[in-house]
Amino acid sequence: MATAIKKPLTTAQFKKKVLQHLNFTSSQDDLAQNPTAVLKAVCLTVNEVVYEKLTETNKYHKEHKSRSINYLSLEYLMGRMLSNNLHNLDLFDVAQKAVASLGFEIEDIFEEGHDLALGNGGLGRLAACFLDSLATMDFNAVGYGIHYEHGLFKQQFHQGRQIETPDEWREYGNPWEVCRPEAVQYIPLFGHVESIANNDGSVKKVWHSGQTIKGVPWDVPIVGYNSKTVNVLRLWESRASSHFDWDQFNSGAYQDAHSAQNHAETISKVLYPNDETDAGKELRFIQQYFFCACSIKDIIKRYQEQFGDDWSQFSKQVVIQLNDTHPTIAILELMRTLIDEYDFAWNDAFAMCREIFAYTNHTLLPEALEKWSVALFDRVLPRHLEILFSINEFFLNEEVAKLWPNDHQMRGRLSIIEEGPEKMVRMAHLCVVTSFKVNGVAQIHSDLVKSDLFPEFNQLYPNKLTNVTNGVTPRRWLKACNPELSKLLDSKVKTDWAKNLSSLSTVAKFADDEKFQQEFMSIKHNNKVKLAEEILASTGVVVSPDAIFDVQIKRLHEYKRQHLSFLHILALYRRLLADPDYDMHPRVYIFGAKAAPGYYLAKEIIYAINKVADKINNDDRINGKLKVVFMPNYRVTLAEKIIPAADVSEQISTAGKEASGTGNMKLALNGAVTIGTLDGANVEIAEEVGDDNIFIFGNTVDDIKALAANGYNPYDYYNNDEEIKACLDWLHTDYFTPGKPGELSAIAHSLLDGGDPYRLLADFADYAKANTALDQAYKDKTRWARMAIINTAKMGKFTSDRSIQDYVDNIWKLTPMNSKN
Ligand code: T68
Repeated sequence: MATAIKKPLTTAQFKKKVLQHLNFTSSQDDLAQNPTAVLKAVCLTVNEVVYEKLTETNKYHKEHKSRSINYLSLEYLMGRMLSNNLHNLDLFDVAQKAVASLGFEIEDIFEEGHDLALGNGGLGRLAACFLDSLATMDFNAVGYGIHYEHGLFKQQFHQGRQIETPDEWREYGNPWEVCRPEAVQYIPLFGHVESIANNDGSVKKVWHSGQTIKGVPWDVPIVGYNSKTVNVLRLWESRASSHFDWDQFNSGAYQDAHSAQNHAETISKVLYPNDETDAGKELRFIQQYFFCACSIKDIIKRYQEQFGDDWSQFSKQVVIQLNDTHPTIAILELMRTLIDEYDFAWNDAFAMCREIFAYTNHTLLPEALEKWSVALFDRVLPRHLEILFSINEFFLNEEVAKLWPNDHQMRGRLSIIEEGPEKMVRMAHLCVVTSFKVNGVAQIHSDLVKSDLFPEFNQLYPNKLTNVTNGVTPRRWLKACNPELSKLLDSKVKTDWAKNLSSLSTVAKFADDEKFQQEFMSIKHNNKVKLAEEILASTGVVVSPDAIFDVQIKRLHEYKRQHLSFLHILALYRRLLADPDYDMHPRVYIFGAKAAPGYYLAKEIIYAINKVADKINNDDRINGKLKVVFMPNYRVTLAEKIIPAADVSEQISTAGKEASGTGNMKLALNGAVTIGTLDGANVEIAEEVGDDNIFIFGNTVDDIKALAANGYNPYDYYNNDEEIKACLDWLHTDYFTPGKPGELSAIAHSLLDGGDPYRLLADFADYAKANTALDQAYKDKTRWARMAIINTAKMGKFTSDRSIQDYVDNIWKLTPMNSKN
């Protein structure tokens, strides 16, 4: 383990540099007016330290010829960078004091920063946590992605409905990125393939592209925590390969002169706001190819700078992790490059790819498994399609046919090409065939990948399918976001828990210590007071920090079942109306979620929650026992405020649907108690904290399968459960939408005539029961404090450092900087 790194600057030095930047970089004389300028000056000061470390890191890896992990992801949900970078460099207190002496609170300076919201949800945030761990653990890693001009949309509510507006995260520049013109790449696309006969009778394929796009890299430094390393996240921006047409412009055709530029720049214009499903077909496809091609060229360039034309070390130096199937085209691009540009024999190129690529699966939902039409492939990437066909031919004839001779059904099922009215490319099949490892993201999910999603592949390639349970970085998700709790933990844990999260388990011995319980719960209370202020500011709703803060924060999706919680809120409200003395501790339900703009029912659920919230929050009859708030614009920065204040963590997806979840880990780490199904990482959280410290309810994966096998009928629950019936019927009235009956009917329809695809009604009664048990537990202050403490203490497994170590040991086989071995 590396020893502590020396503080890079004193407070006086830090302050001097900030003032210099204010003077010489921004020309600011009126500080009081300009916290934005202070933010910029602080970032530039931090960057001086960061870039020096980046240079050292690069030098080390060049000298030592370290093997690198190249993480390819279409999404990175980085959030704000300053607080995290200060903590990781051990400059937080220095910056805090320096900024205070200039008359500012450091927290107010943070508030000036923009989130880097280049992702949709869990998958993008996981990538960000992994980058943090890779740098912290001193591994040689590069993240590759797209430099979207607009990240995930901003969400507002207008009369309860979601309104999307564009995210302008770098309208006035981003202090954390640096452009690298020396590493620009040119990317061909469209066109046709020519076959040229060689003298020896073989055929050489030449791709004549129809267009070339320029890829401009922007590097965001990734600072390790108390480590020597600064890695980079390299994000590609698309530009036209030639400058705009000067002659055309001078002749007055202003629009035409820009048209090629506009077209090229469209590629990196927006992040697709789809969680789980795909739309905007051709552009998204080109985005995927563009960033894969830029990244593969860059990886080869970095290799050749060290090894020249000697390819013998390539697969020893390079491993590429595909974050879901979105970067699959990288496989075809590397094949194409090796064969067409470096004259590799097909077999050698394929063998090389099979040593280099590994793939992470993040979903079992059939609608989320990516497929692209063969026709689209052919139009945009004709040469890549030929290579894809050749891989499929090899796979079917040499591998499938050997294990299942003459089995045409099996061929059809496993083929990379799906036959049908429109031929489609199954991207996951290409990944499984070509990768040397395929992992799911929690044990139960990985088991289902083996048993239900890819059972034949598991037979064909034993040992290829494996598990790496997700994790989260404790630097951002405890140290930076929950400073008071961090301090308390520091006082009890001897080692640096932020780098060795399992050491938190020592805190378990204080779980019954009255004084420690008081300290722990008073920190929770303070965090709740702060969140209550934020809730008031953003929603106008007054909530009491003495109530249970019950949190459900994640993308809005039917499988995540925000509407299960919603239905239960309706039930509680009904019980309170029927009996104002109904015995329950006051509860505040806090939602945060964005819905994909085209996802009708998800948006209806947001609307319904907001409408019911309006009614409940203003109903004097229930004495403030129930409050519901939907906090707008859920994002990393908001999560950092909500999570430290949560008492209850809602993780209530239909069993078998949530691959892992990572919010569940962050909330438990901060002392929230989970109410959840046996799904995703909840299963492993339950194992760690023990049955007494979690509320598990509902049908298991096997139960859910049995429900379908027995012919699921939601009306059975509707007709037999008076509460379910009353709540669903309520939605057809105008009780929550005065003068507009039926405005909330869509949810009831989907649960009844729509067949209740996510089995919400089958879990309702047990969920309600678990909630009653939870309510009882909360009323017992000592018991609850104990549960909360145990949750924090037992989260050691869920640090992303452990996930990365699992990847390193079982998949990537890397050695860290300065390692003795
Ligand atoms: C999430 N997936 C899983 N997908 O749902 C979650 N999809 O269980 C898991 O914890 C997390 O990945 C990390 O493994 C996503 O977030 C997407 O965001 C996505 C984006 C585009 C297309 C499809």
